[in-house]
Amino acid sequence: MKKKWILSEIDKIFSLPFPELIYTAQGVHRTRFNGHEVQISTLLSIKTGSCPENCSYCPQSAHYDTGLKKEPLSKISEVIEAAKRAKEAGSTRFCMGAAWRGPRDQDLKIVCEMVREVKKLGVETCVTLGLLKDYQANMLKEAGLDFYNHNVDTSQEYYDKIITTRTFKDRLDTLEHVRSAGIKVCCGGILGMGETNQDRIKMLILLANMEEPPESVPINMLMKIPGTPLEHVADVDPFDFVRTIAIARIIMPTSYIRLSAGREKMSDELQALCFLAGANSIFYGEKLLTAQNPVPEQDEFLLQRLGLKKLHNESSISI
Ligand code: SAM
Ligand code: DTB
Ligand code: SF4
Repeated sequence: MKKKWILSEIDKIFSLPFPELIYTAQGVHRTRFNGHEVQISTLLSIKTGSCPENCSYCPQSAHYDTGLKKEPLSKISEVIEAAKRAKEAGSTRFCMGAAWRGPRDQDLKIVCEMVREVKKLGVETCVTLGLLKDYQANMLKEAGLDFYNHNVDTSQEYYDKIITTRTFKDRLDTLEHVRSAGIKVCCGGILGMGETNQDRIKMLILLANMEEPPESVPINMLMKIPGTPLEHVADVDPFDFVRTIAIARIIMPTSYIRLSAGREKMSDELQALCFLAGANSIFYGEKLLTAQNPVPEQDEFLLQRLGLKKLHNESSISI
């Protein structure tokens, strides 16, 4: 039977002396993955801003004035061009994001067309479109979608301090539809929104205890966007950030743990610690959806200095 993780157990691991925690995470990491390979995904915003949701961290919410340039749904030809460039730069997954509460069927048909075209290029596809109904998840599956990104963002307890226009349960329902449609799940959260370490651990336990944990777990560090309610929130302690990554690695041994938004403000040394703690995926390319990511040259230099290689064919080593 699948192991169910409990809070007291993870609390103890989280509080281990730092070297012990990293040693444990490394041990787990190496049973399933090569310790020197990093999976590379590239993001593209295909519909930008004017989102009706009130996620307190988000530059794209219509509730806050963040000075963002809004854009309607992109043309398919533009998306294909961006996917080609991403592939040439070494990306194995192309992720398309839309600032919607959820897609309307007429828009979803266009996104399905984008998925079909991007897949033809031989890269994995991922989309993040907000809440999905069950038949919409099936439409995406039929189009050949590999991954759907939908984050729980934080613990169930802290969730309504951050978003009130949709519930934690709404999110879980969408994840359920994605899983039932046979699409791989990409689901994680954000650290640095004023939550505690307990919230971070609870969020990870929820993911790890799913019948099938997400194949991909993005851990974002909050990017403090001027104009959003979280603009002035206190920084997350960098060692707590690394500890959280280590816990994700230990309790989700087969998942790709993605060091996601926020790398632009991280030192190379902090990123290296995250890789040591078991992170094995990044977003690559100078833009995330609307915010800055390190420029490719900087990432190339970092990977090179650390002796890390871009993963070409995604696979985990079986033990
Ligand atoms: N609208 C869709 C949704 O909410 O599912 C898709 C796009 S949304 C931008 C995807 C994820 O990006 C969010 O769930 C959140 O975890 C992350 N994100 C958004 N703004 C962020 C920020 N300022 N800092 C860090 N992560 C952020
Ligand atoms: C995720 O967890 N992080 C990515 C992706 N999933 C879609 C998005 C980060 C967005 C950061 C803010 C922006 O670029 O607008
Ligand atoms: Fe909209 Fe997604 Fe941003 Fe929330 S995170 S405001 S749903 S784009």
